[in-house]
Amino acid sequence: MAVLDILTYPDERLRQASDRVQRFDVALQARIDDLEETRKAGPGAVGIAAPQVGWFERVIIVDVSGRKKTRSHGHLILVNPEITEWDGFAMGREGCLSVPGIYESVRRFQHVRVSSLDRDGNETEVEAFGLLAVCIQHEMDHLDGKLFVDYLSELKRQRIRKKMEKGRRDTATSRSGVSGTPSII
Ligand code: GNR
Ligand code: NI
Repeated sequence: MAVLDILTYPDERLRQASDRVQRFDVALQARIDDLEETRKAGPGAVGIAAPQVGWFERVIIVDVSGRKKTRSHGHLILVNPEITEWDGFAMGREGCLSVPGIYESVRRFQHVRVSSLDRDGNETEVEAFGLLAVCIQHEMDHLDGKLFVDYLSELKRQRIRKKMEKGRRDTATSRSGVSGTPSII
């Protein structure tokens, strides 16, 4: 098990579309375990998608059980997820491990039904509302090379990009090594 490095905006690799998982074997399960360990290491992260760690396959993990007022399914591993039904709108602030320190409101579907496979390749259906639904949509966007900042205005996105690039320069020039992972809310 390992905590993996997270790619951060504006890294172009985050724009890559991920491939469907074809093989359900121990190698897949080991990668899923690493992905989960990486999610847990990002304080408060409610989800993670494989491409965030440079693994370009359609795997996401969501777990909103630590949040109040959520209808929780606990810890969900979704492989090759597809949204089959959706309705309503929900507006809420989102953060992303790949865009640390930025929290902005994004419009999503309030309810989604998702058809996917579990880590053993068995078909699963998830009915999600509220934060869980939002989180699934956020993670599924990563699989298509999309980030929540794409829903913001060009001006806001430019500002965020500049801030991230500056943060990266500062980290690169700092020898103290007190980088730390910012908390996601
Ligand atoms: O930790 C996260 N918080 C969050 C909050 C609102 C909506 C979506 C999310 S997902 C994010 C972790 C992450 O970057 N997943 O890709
Ligand atoms: Ni994200």
